[in-house]
Amino acid sequence: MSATVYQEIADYLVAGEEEKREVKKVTAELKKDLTVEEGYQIQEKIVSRKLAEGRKIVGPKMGLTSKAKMDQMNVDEPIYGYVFDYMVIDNGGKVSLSDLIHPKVEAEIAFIIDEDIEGPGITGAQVLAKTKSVIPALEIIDSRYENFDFTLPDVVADNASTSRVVFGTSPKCPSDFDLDVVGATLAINGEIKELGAGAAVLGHPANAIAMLANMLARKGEKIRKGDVILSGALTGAVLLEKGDTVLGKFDGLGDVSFTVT
Ligand code: OOG
Ligand code: MG
Repeated sequence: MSATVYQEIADYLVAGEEEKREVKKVTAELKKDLTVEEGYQIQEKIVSRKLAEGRKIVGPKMGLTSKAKMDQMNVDEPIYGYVFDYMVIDNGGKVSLSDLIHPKVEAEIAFIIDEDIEGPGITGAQVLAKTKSVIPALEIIDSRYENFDFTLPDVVADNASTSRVVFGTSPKCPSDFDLDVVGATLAINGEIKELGAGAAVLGHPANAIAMLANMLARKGEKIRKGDVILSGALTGAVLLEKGDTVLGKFDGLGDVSFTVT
């Protein structure tokens, strides 16, 4: 595929995001044999377009790092995407359904990075040594594809369904916790919908960040000091409805919440 075709597909996906409407997955018609590698080429065009429009990267993110998510989305490999500044909602804030297509929420642990991390060969322990703090997060994913139905290359091209994120407000030192046994519950309107522990994410959420560093290294890229990185949902994702109050409680890390308007 040529750079022009990557750009056309990137623009097709951004149009879906900006016009808040579903689009057909890329592998349905546009490019039936899309590869994961080509998916990342398309994603890079989306990232460049947003940067050119003045958006800023908050950090890369990992997705599909837990069995719960891989089973739910019917894919078998972790992926990465990028979170931008315009996607961040204040803790306790509002997410408006009219801004989005068919959003779902998932609970995650985020890492605030203290020093550049450059793969290959990075381990979870090395990630922890270069992590300034950890915070709980609720990611709001909003696949641009009809019914969240996609293949792995499709979801990579669509910037890993990234749409909004709410971060917790009190960062904690990672060495004060065993993040693998940190439990989390995701409740909507007071009813627990999903629950899990850090270990759901590749045995330990730091392993997801290490995998990210190693994946970025294939492109000559690295994790950067100051990046705020989602390690991937430790629970399945739950569809949001108007009026919902969403609360994520993370043992020792604190609470994150928002309401849907
Ligand atoms: C892809 C995004 C996955 C996660 O945390 O697993 C993701 C999707 O499920 O639509 O962000
Ligand atoms: Mg996620």
